[in-house]
Amino acid sequence: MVFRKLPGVSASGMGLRLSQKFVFLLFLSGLVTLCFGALFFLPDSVRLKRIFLSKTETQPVTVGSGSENDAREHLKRLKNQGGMTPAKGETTTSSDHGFKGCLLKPPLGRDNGKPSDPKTNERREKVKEMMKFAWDNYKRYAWGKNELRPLTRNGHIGNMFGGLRGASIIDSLDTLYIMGLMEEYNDAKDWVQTSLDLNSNGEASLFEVNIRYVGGLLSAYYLTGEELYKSKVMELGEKLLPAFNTPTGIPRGVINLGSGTSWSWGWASAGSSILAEFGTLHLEFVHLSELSRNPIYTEKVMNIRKLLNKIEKPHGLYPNFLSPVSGNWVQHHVSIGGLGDSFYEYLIKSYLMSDKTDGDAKTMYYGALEAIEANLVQKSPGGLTYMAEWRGGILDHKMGHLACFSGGMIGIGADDGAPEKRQHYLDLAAEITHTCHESYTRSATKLGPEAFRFDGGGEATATRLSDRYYILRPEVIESYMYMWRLTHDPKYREWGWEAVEALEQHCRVESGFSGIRDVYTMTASHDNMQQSFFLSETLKYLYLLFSDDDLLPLEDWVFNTEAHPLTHLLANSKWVFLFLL
Ligand code: DMJ
Repeated sequence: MVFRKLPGVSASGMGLRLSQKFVFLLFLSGLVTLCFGALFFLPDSVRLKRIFLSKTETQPVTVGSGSENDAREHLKRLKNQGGMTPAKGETTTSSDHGFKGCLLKPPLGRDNGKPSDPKTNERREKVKEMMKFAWDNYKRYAWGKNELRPLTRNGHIGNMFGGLRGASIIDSLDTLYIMGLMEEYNDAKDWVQTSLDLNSNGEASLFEVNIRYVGGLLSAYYLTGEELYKSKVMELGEKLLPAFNTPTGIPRGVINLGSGTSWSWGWASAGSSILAEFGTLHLEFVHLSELSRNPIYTEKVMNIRKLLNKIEKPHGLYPNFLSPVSGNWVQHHVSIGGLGDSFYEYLIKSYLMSDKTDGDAKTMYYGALEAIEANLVQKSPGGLTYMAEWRGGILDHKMGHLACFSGGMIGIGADDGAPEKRQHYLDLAAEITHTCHESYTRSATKLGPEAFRFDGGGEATATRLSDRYYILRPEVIESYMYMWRLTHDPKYREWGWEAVEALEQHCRVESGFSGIRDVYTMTASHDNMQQSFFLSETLKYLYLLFSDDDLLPLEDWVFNTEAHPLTHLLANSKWVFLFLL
């Protein structure tokens, strides 16, 4: 090698520089080796170790029904199909959006989450039987339609999905798969292959299409690695983008999937968009960017996030209606139930899904929770904790069934709150879940009403006739599931079982499951509708409640608001930075 003399540098000076460089490099490589070596002595739970050492070095894992593959293989397979960036610990080239998939454990656990306790297993089998019954009847009487009408034995199409069909099929894919109902799952998959037509031309709810179709297809893809789901979800994702073409980028509620024109719901005041709708896109849209390697989806939801972060909030609260034109609040109605609910859910889940790197989501979530506690959380004279609604400063002492998801939400966020608040959040989650359970036990059917009140003499009971119905909703059971995973208090499984018995007694009819019009009377009046979220959420959460925690472990998965599991993602750049420090 010839060293050319640099101007103004003597040969001995250059030699000194070179040896200094050499010593420095030697020191650096020694440091790097030391760092790597030290990783081996860290406990397996330490994140740095999981990231930098390969999966097999930390803990061997399996994927699927007793298969020999491990979680790393699972993600590798997805990656080879161009689906996801690889598991933690794999050498990668940097991706343009900076995320890595990070599955730590096999999705279906070591034995598909089968509990060792025979009584719990029997209960789990019962839930599986309910799913099969609901599915078989849908297949027999409503195949390809959106939902089953179990009394009239026909299909329901409705007007939420813009001409898209098969909502119950898309919503059921992951539930069938995790329950090991493979024949049924294969029928569902074949239908997606041959009959899911995305070239529809009707008016769709952006929110409903996103949580059910986009969420359902994404989770089917992550669980099975079937390319079919990926291509369908990519095609559908693109069709949703025109809804964001508004002066503020806040999407309108309704979109024509064919023409791309969008407009606001007629019932929403002054052409406003709804918090729970435009605030419930984040998880799916970040995944759409991940899969397509197109940042546009993430940009759209980050724009929503930024606007909400910046805008002035009354008492720190987020009202339910916002103008997509001016970007201002339209009315000061705040609710953790309908119209607001899943916006809060998606803040904490965005933070968890980002492997706890999405700092804005975290700050906004705990800020919102503080405001909710200061303004909405109430204690009834009988000692029940509940979330009231807020109308321009005046409290409405009513809690909707929808708001009962908040027990689980506050529970999963407890651990990342300020250290002095953690126990408090877990207690609050348990209290809310208890109140929601009370709303079930205080009815004749042991199923909860659509909304219950804490004024007019009653506690946790519906006072209006119009609030007495139960449409197979999941939120109360969803909170039981999370609280079970977080505390392992057996009462949550008992409460879940009470719900199973009530569903069997009052909602099971000859050809499926139906909602009921009045939870306070034993002579059932059925509403003739088997909602698709019954298969996607209610039965899935019950099944998980009676399974071991390693079935869809919470370290790896977040459930979207329709209970479709999505994998956590890792912002790798941050960790590389930490490592270099
Ligand atoms: C589901 O579609 C979702 O859970 C949504 O967030 C709220 N409503 C239904 C179930 O009640």
